[in-house]
Amino acid sequence: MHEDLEALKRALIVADMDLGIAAVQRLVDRDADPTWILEEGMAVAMFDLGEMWKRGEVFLPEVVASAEVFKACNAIVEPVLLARKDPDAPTNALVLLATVKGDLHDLGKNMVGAMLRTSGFDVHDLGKDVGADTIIQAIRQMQPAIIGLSALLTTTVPYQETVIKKLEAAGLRDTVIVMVGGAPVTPEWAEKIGADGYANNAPEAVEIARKLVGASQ
Ligand code: B12
Repeated sequence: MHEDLEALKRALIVADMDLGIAAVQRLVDRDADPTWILEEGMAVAMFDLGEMWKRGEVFLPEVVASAEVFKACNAIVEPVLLARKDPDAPTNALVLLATVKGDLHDLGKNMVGAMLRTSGFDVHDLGKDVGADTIIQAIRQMQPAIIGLSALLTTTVPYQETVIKKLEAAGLRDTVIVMVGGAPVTPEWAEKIGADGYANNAPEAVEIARKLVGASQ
């Protein structure tokens, strides 16, 4: 299985759609843990790709192509992950997710959403490039337990703080738990802006979300 995971990572890095789909299908057929495929395979490959991009070894069009391969592979793994949902897991807690304004990165946010769903949370995804006004309106309408804010760019991370400040100004801050994440986000940043929770990856996000809502899920 490890060879298939390595093949999947390689396919993501070189943006080979056929090899990626074949590798992920082999892993799924062999009952590999979908969380393992996503976190140890796909997320790691995208991180490595980011490092190569920084070093000038790949360029934007190649990263766009890799993101397409990621989405196609995710479309195979995600249903397997969701099928593992325990039908008896107590649901209720609603989580709103958004990638903040100015930021179009959503692969990680989508993974967080899928893993929260599998763990019994209800998830409503507001999408990417989402401004504070949309978030505030959605909180008023849906009254979620948690809002999860994703940001992948150093230029958009500060918008997480903007959202928190606008929640305060709207008198909503005490009604909702705020979780923040995304590759450049740190626990220190989360604390500085007064977020309630931070997680480095999707399984951790589930663990923290459970703790924050005091769930036994
Ligand atoms: C794929 C990618 C893209 C794709 C995005 C496709 C998509 N639909 O998302 C495309 C090609 C479109 C893209 C565009 C750009 N990108 Co880009 N991109 C990446 C790359 C390589 C991977 C990101 C990714 O998907 N990782 C995989 C997922 C699974 O990981 P993740 O997002 O970190 O999510 C995990 C955790 O962070 C956490 N998490 C995520 N969200 C949340 C939310 C909550 C609430 C919680 C609790 C946890 C959590 O859980 C997830 C699962 O484990 C990164 C490199 C990197 N190191 O991050 C660069 C990177 C983020 N991009 C970068 C840049 C510069 C850009 C562009 C500005 C490039 C350009 N010149 O146009 C544009 C910006 C567009 C915009 N306005 O947003 C830089 C940012 C540098 C910086 N200082 O900010 C990076 C770091 C690359 C680099 N090394 O230089 N990008």
